[in-house]
Amino acid sequence: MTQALLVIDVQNDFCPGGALAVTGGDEIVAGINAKMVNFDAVVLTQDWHPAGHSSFASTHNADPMSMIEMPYGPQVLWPDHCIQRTPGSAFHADLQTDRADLIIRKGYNPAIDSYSAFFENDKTTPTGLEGYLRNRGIDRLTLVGLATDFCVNYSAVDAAKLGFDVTVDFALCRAIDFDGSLDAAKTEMANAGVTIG
Ligand code: VGL
Ligand code: ZN
Repeated sequence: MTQALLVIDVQNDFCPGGALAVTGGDEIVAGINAKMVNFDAVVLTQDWHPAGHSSFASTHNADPMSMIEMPYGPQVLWPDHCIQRTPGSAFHADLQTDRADLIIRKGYNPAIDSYSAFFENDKTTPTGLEGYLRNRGIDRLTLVGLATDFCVNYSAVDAAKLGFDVTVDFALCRAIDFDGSLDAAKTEMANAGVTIG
């Protein structure tokens, strides 16, 4: 099988000190770098929001971590994070980005959030990653990164639904774990046929 490592959102804003810090988010960087050598391809994703993005609580004068109903369904409102070209949107300084074949940005449409590396949160607008992977003959994916219960989960479930053989390496992921989101994500991944490695 031809295998890709999909490294989800290892960016400063998801690491300690960042705007949407995930506990221990920086602890996984060395392990991810070490793992890259075992794969035919390495793909990085980068959460990449314009200022005033519709997923930001500040845009709606709402409290961070409250919920809103969007045309495509319920949406968590986040603190402002990963704003294009800010230090928070940069990859963690120690992440080995030279090894990346592809960097895919997501969440740049002001009106739609995009947790998954494959589809925006409307679940229909593709990012193009599926075509890239198929064109390269990649059929097996291992996912690592941030956050387990949001962007890793959505990416893993979509990849499995698209027919890829998907493993999530939990040791190289960290979770936001907000309001039961980690347990829910584990169930969703298991139901989709994702292997927890
Ligand atoms: C993420 C919330 C908002 C993630 C991105 O990378 O899991 N979570 N934007
Ligand atoms: Zn985001």
